[in-house]
Amino acid sequence: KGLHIAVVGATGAVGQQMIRTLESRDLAISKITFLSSARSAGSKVQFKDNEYIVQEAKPESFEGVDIALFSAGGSVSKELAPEAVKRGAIVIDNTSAFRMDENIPLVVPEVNEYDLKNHNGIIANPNCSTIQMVVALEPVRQKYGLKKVIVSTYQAVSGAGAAAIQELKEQAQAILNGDSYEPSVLPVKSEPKHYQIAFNAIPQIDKFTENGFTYEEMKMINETKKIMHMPELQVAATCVRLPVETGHSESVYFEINSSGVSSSEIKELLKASPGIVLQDDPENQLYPMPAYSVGKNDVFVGRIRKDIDEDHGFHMWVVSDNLLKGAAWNSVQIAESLVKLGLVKN
Ligand code: 11C
Repeated sequence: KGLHIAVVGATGAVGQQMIRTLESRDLAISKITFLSSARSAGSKVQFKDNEYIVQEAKPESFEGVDIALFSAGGSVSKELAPEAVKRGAIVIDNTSAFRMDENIPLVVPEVNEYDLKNHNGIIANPNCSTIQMVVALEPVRQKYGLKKVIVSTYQAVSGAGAAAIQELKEQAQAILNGDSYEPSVLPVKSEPKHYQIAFNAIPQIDKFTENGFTYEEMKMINETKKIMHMPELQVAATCVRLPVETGHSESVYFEINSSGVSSSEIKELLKASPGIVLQDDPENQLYPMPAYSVGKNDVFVGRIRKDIDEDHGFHMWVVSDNLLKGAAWNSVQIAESLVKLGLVKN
């Protein structure tokens, strides 16, 4: 029989992309249920040719559900993911609630699909900026060994949700009109200070931790080590918000263990690797850009150069749609992997 899928957080920026992604793939779905917090319950969503009413997510909503895709915030996941599992569902959770729990696999199918075999009901989907980076680094790790990664990100406002997109648009318009606009969402809604994002760059994504890195930066550091099973990997991140609607970009410096490797060898390797589209032809000004990544599931890689001083060092530019490979598509891809591996018992 087909699958009963539930989407929790169906009205959010990621939930909407989950719905579009499920429509575009051919998972055998026999029933679909759309759930949300009480606040958004009652909204309507379209799936294929039918309209559905979004219901408030409650423990009993998960009776008979095979796979539940959660993207309604960490507190909803913490409360309801265990309830869904109790009722026999496999949860694919897009929040940070369970990512660093050692009993919960954190999965990017191109990198560690095999970790799905050890799931205990919940599978965590990594942070968007982590996902696109590890897809690009994994082939390098496998072939040449990986020692160190230093990443700077250029992240889109959609990562901070629908309110941040609205803030960017209204603020840009107000500034162009010569009107004033009081920022209230970015960099972090709950923080005391808010800054202009239009025509600006904000070097803060999420709150600061005690070591001076932000939570977003620590996610990139800790999640990368976990997904690659490399606690010894040296990783540092600086995460910056830009006035881009969708599509995160990253400047990634990495050091490999092998000597004498050329940039052409890295390019050939990445060109042949799953989930990656190589766009690297400086003579013809070909390189990835966020505006052209929107709506695509791939991770785009370009600007691959060998470091001038360090034989083991390379630079690359990695771009992907943060709502798709960074969230909705990676979650649906995990669901497809579970089916392929025979891990869904319905
Ligand atoms: C951003 N990466 O761009 C964040 C959004 O842990 O899933 C995703 C937060 C998360 O603001």
